[in-house]
Amino acid sequence: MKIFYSDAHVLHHPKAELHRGQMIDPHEGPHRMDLLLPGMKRAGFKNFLSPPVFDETSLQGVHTSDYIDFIKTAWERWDAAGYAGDVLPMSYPHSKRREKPPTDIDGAAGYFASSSDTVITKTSWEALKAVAACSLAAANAVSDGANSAFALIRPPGHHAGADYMSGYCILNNSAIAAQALRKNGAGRVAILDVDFHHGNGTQDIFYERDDVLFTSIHGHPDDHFPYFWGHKDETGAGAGQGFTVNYPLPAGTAYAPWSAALRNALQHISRFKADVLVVSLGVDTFEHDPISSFKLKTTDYPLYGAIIAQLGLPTVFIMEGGYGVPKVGDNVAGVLTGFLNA
Ligand code: Q9C
Ligand code: ZN
Repeated sequence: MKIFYSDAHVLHHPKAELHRGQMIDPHEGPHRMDLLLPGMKRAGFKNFLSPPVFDETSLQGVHTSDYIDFIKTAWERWDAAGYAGDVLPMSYPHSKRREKPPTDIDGAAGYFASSSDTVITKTSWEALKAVAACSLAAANAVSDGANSAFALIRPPGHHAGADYMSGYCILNNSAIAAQALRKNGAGRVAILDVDFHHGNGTQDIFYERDDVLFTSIHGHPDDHFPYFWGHKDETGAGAGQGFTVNYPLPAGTAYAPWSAALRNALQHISRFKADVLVVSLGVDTFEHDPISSFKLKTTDYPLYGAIIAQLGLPTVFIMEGGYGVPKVGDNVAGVLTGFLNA
């Protein structure tokens, strides 16, 4: 398994997170890599490859050029306006989104966002490019014949849509990988999102497409972020009708019902005759995750890694969520080890 990693992730370093009415130390920050890397090393993974310089054309079909321009310039505009700290949106267009964002950067930030937990710092763009480069390199490695690859990255990506940031996510790394696989010649790409949260951004990006199947197992939107996506009746639109499959599960879900949903999702992926699989690998399904409510145990992660391997597909793993506790690293390594040893 080829593993891609870049130190440049530290350049995206949010100072605070608005969480349940309080400013707190962010759940998502460079410290997460200090949970992930040691766990990977404990499991015996040791070659962490640097990706080539990011090819920005890989964002085509994933993010809009207006959104990319916004990300690149947001911090400078925020600073020039005399606003403090980092870019943190507060005001949202709801159903009144116009064709163009407001000129004020505070308004523009809300226009290109769907929640107030995601910030852009002075050096975020540099980090985001390196992180997306890891995803792209993992996809390219699999297109070049590797059986599997892993992008060991943060911040995560699956809440970011074509033109909005959300849920700690700014660029959608799994979508970038899926789109690259298509461009490299795969006819059908399946995405399996096992992060605790619904992958609303990925779903939105591919919602009207029949060449990318999106499946997601997640906490029910009635009681979990992203709240407004992830119901069972969201099944795709237009040509994409039937190519989105959601498994919202109740708080407290443990491995037995979770893995039943997984097996059902894998049946969809088999029937779709996917050429290649992208796994949005969040491990915030863990029983001790601080912001989630499933009950998976550390011993469950290798089990489901092995189940995913039964598909027999070349697979690109993209790191998503998983917070707070050292076991995060063991759980990620567990999935990969289970997959490799199957
Ligand atoms: N008080 C991922 O795991 N928090 N993102 C919303 C609710 C957002 C998690 C605030 C959690 C996003 C990739
Ligand atoms: Zn998550």
